[in-house]
Amino acid sequence: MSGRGLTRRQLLGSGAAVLGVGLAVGGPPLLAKLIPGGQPGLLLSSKLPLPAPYRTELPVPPVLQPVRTDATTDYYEVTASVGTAQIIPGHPTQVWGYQGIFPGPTIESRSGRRTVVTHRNELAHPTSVHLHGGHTPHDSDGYPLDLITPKNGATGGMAGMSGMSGMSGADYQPQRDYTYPMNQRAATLWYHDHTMGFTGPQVYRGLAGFHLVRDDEEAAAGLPAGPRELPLMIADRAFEADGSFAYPALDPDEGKVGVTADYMNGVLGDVILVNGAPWPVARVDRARYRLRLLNASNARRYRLALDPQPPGGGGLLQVGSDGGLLESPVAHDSIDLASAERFDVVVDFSRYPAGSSVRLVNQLGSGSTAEVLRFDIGTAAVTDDSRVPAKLSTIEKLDPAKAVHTRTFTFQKSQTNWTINGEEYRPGHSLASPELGQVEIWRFVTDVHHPVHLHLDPFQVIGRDGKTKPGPFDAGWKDTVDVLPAEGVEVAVRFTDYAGRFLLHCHNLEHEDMAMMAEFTTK
Ligand SMILES: [Cu+2]
Repeated sequence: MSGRGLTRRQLLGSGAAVLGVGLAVGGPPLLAKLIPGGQPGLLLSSKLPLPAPYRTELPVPPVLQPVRTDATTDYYEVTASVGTAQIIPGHPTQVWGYQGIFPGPTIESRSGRRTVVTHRNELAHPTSVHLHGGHTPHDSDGYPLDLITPKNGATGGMAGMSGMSGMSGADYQPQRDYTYPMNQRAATLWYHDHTMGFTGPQVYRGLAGFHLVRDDEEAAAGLPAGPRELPLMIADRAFEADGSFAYPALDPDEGKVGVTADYMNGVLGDVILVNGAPWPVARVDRARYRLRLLNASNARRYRLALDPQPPGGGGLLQVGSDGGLLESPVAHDSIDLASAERFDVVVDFSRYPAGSSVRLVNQLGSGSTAEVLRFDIGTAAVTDDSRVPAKLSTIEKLDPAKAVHTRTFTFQKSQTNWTINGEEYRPGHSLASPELGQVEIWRFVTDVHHPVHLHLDPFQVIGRDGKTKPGPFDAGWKDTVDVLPAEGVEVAVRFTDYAGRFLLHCHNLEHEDMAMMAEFTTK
C-alpha cells in the first residue's frame, strides 16, 4: 500500500478498518465536505433559464442497421461527428455524436453472433471506443491509447501532454474495426468514448450509445417488448447561455487533462436528460413496460423512484442488471444508480388509474435535479401478453471459497489527482495478473463515492462494508459497482477467454480522466 500508515492487515479487516481509509483523507469533517448531499461532485449551474419539465416527448434512439451481414457476422459503420441537437428550446446545442446524434444509434447484437463495428472519426480530437459490458479481446476493447485519428489528421496532441504519463505511446489508426465475438448472454451494454485523459469531456459532449445483446433465453421469458421496451439513457448536463454544453475543462482544446480544481470530485449538471431530452414525457399504455435504465452521467448518482408509488409499492420490478437477467425478479421502491450502472426493470402501468401520470423522480436530487421523466398513461383498453416469470434465468454462482487470490484496490484522492493503490494511471503498468479461468476475490476500498468498473468480465458482489452479503442493488452479474464512501466491497470475479491488458477504473469520468484507472493483465 502507499505510505498512509495503513497495513495490509488493516485494509483486509472489517468495516472499522475500512473506515480508516476515510479518515486517511483528512477525517470526518473533510470527508463530509467532499460528499455534498450524497453526491460525488459539484453542481455546475446552467447560464440560461432552464426549460419547464415535461414539455418534450421522450426520444428513442434509432436502431442502427448493419451495412452487411454474412453467415457469422453483422458489420456496422459508425462515424463520430459534430451535430446539432435541439435540447433547450431556442438554443441549439453542438454535440459530438456517433452519427452526429446524442445518444448515438442503438446497436443490437445476437448472442453468439459476431459484431464488427468500423468506427471513423470526423471530430477535431482523437477518440477511442469502449463497449461497456462487452466480453471483448484487448485489441477491440477501446484501450485509451488505441486511438482513431481525428478529421484534420492531427496526432501530435497527445504526445508530451502535461499531467499524464505515457501519452507518447498512443497508436493512431485512421479508422478501427472493433470486433465483438458476442460470446455473452443478453444484456444492456453501452458504447462510449474511452480516450486517454478526455473521456469525461467527450462523453459529456455526446459520445455514448446503447448496444443491446439479445438471446433466446431472454426472448422466451416473455418480457415486454417492441414499443413497450424502452432504453433510457439518463445523463445530467449544464448549459452555457448560448445553449452549448458547459464543462469546466482546464483546456477546452484538450491540450491539458482534467477539470478546474472545484470540479475535481465530479461535474454535476442541473438539467436531467433522458435519451438526450430534458425531463421528457413518455406516453405509455396501461400495460407492462421494460425500462433499460442506464446512468450515463459523468458523476451523478440517482435514487430513482416512481411518484406516486403504485398501490402496494414495489413499482420497479428489477429483472436484470449490468450483465443481463437476474435469477428471479426483485421488487424495489427505489433504485440507486451510480455512473455506468444499468438496471433492467419492468413497470406495470396497469397498477395506476387510466389517464393518470406518474413521474420517475431522483430522490438524491433537489429542485431541477429531482425530476427525471414523466409517464402519461393512456385511457384506451389495451392487451398485454407480456409476463415476468418468477424464474428468469440460472446464474452460475462464483464460489468465493475457490478463490486463488484476494486482491485489494484502494480508490483514493491524492494531492492533485485520483489514485488506485496510491498510483496514478500509467499505461503499460499492470497492478495484477489474474489467470484466465480462476476465481479471484477483488476488494474495492474507497474514500468517497467511486463506481468501480472492470473490463473483460462481469463479477458478483459477495460482500459490502465488512458484511458477507451483497447490498440491495447488487443482484446478478455486475460490471460496475457503486462503492459508497469509506466502504469496502468484495466481489468474486473470473476472467475468461482473452489474455491481455485490460482496465479497472472509477467510472466517475472526472476521476477516471484524472488518473483513477489501472491495468491488469490476464494470462
Ligand atoms: Cu471515483
